[in-house]
Amino acid sequence: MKQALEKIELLAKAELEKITDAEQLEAFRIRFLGKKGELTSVLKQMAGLSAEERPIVGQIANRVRGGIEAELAEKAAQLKAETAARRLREERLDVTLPGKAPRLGKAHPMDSVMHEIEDIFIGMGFDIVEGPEVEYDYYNFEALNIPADHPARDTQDTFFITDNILLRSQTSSVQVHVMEDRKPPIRILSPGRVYRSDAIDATHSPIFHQIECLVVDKGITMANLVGTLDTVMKRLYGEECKIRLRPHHFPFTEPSAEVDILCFNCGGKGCAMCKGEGYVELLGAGMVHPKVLANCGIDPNEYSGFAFGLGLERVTMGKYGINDLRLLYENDLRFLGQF
Ligand code: 2NM
Repeated sequence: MKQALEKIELLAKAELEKITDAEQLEAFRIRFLGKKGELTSVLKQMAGLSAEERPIVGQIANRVRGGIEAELAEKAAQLKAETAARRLREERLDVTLPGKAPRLGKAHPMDSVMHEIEDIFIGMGFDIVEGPEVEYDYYNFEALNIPADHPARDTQDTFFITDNILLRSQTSSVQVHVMEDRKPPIRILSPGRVYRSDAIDATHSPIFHQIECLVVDKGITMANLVGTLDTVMKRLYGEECKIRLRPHHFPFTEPSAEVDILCFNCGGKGCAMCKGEGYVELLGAGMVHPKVLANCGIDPNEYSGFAFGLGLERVTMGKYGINDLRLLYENDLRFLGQF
């Protein structure tokens, strides 16, 4: 038995030398120290020994077991240290490498232009007022001197929800609310989304954005309208900007005008952008119709006012040289990132 134990001792030493990972080490433990292991099977034969032999063999067995256990523990510690060293080597991070910068967002070009316009008006003492996009027929049409049989009400142009509720086709509806609710002097700017039943193309969309301006006070004249427009357009397009008014017709203003600005592309010489005109059409304007004032509870004999409305898409396209309105809605970051 003594020989058998010493054989195990030597064999265990030799086997342990060959071990290179934790799995092999566990197999080794089971093979030599486990319940059905080599050492246990030898020890089971101890019952057959004499009383003199037993303690001697027992001592040897304990020494062999203790030796194997100690060497196994040493091997385990060595493997663990090797694994840690390898991971440190292989999973090394270079913390001095430049990081991945998060992509910064920026304002949509229409938002930039809208805020620029709002800032100009705020600087002139105007309030920014928003209103509902779902509106009564009365606020969108009737109060604005657009009677029931007016072609602008055609379902081809307007999205009706019921007989008298619709998606607003212009932000003038907001001006009506304000004139009903406040006493003059009124100085407001109403930006917002409007809806018309148009097919989408390079210059039309069923959803677009307007910014409308309204001033009502005692003694307001066409001169105030022209002066305000001139100031605003010079702030927006630069000191060289000139405006030009052409007579026009709107149901809610009298007189009415279409307002052009000096072509910012050619400075008035005539080019492809202004189609040789030297000017480009920008907005509609006029003196608020006395009937509209009266509809809103403002005495037209005491007060007068001017109003104008511009399309935010058109202004943005002009300012940035964008030739297709659809680009503004597609949210292609390659496009939007340029502004
Ligand atoms: C335009 C053109 C001309 C306008 C009129 C009014 C109101 F409510 F005062 F009557 N608000 N906006 C107006 C006038 C709008 O857009 C092209």
